[in-house]
Amino acid sequence: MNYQSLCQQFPIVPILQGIPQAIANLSGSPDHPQITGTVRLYQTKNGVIVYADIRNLPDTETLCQKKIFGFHIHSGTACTGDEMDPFSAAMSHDNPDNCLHPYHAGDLPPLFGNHGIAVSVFLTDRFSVSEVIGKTIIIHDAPDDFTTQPSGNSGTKIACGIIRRNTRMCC
Ligand SMILES: [Cu+2]
Ligand SMILES: [Zn+2]
Repeated sequence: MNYQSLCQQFPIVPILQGIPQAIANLSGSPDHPQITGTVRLYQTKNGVIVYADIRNLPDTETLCQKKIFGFHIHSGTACTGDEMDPFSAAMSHDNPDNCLHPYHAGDLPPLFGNHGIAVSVFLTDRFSVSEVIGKTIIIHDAPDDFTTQPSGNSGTKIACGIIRRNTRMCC
């Protein structure tokens, strides 16, 4: 690898050592109260780096069925709901451009469970940090099939957090 191509790599380490413009602290539903997690959003000129670190997710011992969790930004602005859907106020996938799933602005790569831990870092230019402040991040208990309308058949909402502008000088 020559010097020029090194320079053209995405500066992921300095970005993650910097200050996220927004943070969502996620909590589990009444059926999954142990889930906690943080999703950090970093605005770059090429899009938003999303850094998710989630703990205490449901796990399985079954071989060939490691857990995969649908992961989206939803357009609702609260993590409240009812017995049927504990996060119904989060509404559906953020979709300001009226696209089909999985082309919603809020459609994100699913999270892979690792004995209850999921860590994911990726780039998306479907929204800016400013456009998603106040909206919600949802984790579902099933994989997103990236086909079924309107939401990829990703099952129950098991964790939710509101995206808030980060006013601190850290974290
Ligand atoms: Cu969702
Ligand atoms: Zn979607």
